Amino acid sequence: MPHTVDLYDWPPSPFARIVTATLLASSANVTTNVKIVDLLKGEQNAESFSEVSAKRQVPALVDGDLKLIESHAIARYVANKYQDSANPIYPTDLVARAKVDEAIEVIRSDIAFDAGTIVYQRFFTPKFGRPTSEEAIVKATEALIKGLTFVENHFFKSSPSALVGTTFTLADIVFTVFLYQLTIVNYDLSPFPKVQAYFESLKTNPVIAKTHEPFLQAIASLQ
Ligand SMILES: N[C@@H](CCC(=O)N[C@@H](CS)C(=O)NCC(=O)O)C(=O)O
Repeated sequence: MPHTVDLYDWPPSPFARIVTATLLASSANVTTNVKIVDLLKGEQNAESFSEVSAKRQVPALVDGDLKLIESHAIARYVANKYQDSANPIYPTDLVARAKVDEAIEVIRSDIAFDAGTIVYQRFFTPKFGRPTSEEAIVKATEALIKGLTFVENHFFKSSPSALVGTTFTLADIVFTVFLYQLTIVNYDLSPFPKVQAYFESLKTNPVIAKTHEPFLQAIASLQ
């Protein structure tokens, strides 16, 4: 019988979706009890939530006595403990794993922050009642173009549908989550044809599609 974990989640959060997708990819071995923390309603400020997430951020995972924050730590823990050995997303072979980790770190350092900044500044600041920084948007847009250019030229060497190797990995979860995030601001991927074709292909991956159903609904309701 699969083990059950609690996931503190808010579907518009890309960090939370990294964990949702990792859990879905591991669903042969683990089921997820989702607890929504609506950040726009300030639910992260509830005292009870600080007992789960010391930073009052989503995602947070509770697995028995273990309380864990930080999406990448949670995703790696879930994959290490629960991944489906028939369809592994986080290779156990050290060299293969290192290449997946390399891709994840490229996405984290060269894509995630700038994509997040553009979307946060353009879409979320008005909803949180905070000021928008056009300067931050310009800087992030320049950096994101550099990051996407690197990804376009450096990855997809063995398959147009995988950053690394030929199968779906944790690196693909991390990248597609941020590509979906950019759809909130209708970001144009056409200057990056390999990335664009990859994204179209990954949209049909069952784990990615299911992870993003609540995201698409939530964003539509916020428009
Ligand atoms: N480094 C963290 C970032 C998590 C994060 O920034 N979560 C945001 C939502 S995208 C959050 O919960 N913000 C609540 C707040 O700051 O009040 C991770 O990777 O999990």
